[in-house]
Amino acid sequence: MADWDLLLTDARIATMQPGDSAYGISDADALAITDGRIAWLGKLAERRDRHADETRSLDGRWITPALIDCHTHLIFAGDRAHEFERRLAGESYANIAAEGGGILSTVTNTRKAGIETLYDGALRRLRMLAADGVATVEVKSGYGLDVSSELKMLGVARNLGISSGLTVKPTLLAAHAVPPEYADRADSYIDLVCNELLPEVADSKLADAVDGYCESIAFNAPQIAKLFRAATEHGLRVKLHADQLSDCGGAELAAHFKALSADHLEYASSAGVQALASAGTVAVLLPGAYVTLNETQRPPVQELRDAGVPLALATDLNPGTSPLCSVTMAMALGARLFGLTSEECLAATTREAARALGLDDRGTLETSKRADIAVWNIEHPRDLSYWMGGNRLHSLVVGGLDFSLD
Ligand code: DI6
Ligand code: FE
Repeated sequence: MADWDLLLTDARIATMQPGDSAYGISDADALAITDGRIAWLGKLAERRDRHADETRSLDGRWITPALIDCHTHLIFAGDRAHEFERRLAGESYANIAAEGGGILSTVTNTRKAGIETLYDGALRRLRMLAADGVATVEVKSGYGLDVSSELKMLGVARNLGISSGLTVKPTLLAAHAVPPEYADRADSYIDLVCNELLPEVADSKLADAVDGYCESIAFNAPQIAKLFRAATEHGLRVKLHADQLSDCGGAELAAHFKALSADHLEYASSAGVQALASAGTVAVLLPGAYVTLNETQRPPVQELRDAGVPLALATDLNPGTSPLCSVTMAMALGARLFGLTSEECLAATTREAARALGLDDRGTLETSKRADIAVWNIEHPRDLSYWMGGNRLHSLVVGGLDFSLD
């Protein structure tokens, strides 16, 4: 006699398992959960020996794996709406940054902010993502840019993971920009990160990965390579903001270090695409930054597809280039701006997003996987990238437990 905690019945199921049927849709109509894991899914009529502490009919609603936001900068103080107005008036992102605005203005505010202020602001944004069907969120540091402030940000990320009921995957992004006190001394700053910050982060397990910004306005390839060698020595995987504003050889660099993901990629070269394919690195596309920066160079989506590079999508939630607090909106933009199919958009925010975080226990609905499940008020899974705005989430199950959205 199967003894389940929760049995969801009368459901339409998009497992997102790769295979013949689109969206991994099968004739299964029920899913059972035990100890936070999927214990069984199939046709209820064919299962006689069943007992569940709770049986819940979903009245024919669609369920999918809960969404995963695999790239965010959602811990920061203040916002940059005023800069957005200046950009609408024609000023460039680089000019504003050169005048001490941009990332460094958020750094100033975030350094000054207390842990509580950072926590409260981040929790608000995290719950917005959850209300849109998200159960796992990657959260980067990168607005501290000194040892104590970066540790402060990672501490907030860890606390969010402990208390929010969602999975938070912290990433060290100290190599986000050169801090003012190291202006023109980027190499020395990278040394500080490698010799002082990284060992402390690794020892105290404050981050699951190390990221960097390889770009003309941030760090060059040799500096990032030094950081990635140090990260690898500390047993940490790497991710890279690569080829966002120009071809810096970021895709090749990420592939060289077997990065979990290379993110942005608008200016990635064909050699870079091939390198990502051989390394098994995931391409994370970020349409929110693309549209907010009025970029016109699209990432090489067809080349990535042809090369077999897994495609993920994320919000890149940050105050400067992507104040986007909705993964379904990222899907809607990914379809319209980057030409992803609706099925690719959902795979990109479930299965492939899990891969971009090195997680193999979620992202599809199949037995023994973590029971992170989104229940939707939709006619078909394609609706999730068709509609823009509004909320179609009915309920969210995280680790087998109902997640309160109130
Ligand atoms: N690329 C981006 O678009 C963001 N970070 C990065 O590496 C910008 C972050 C900001 O402007 O605050
Ligand atoms: Fe980013």
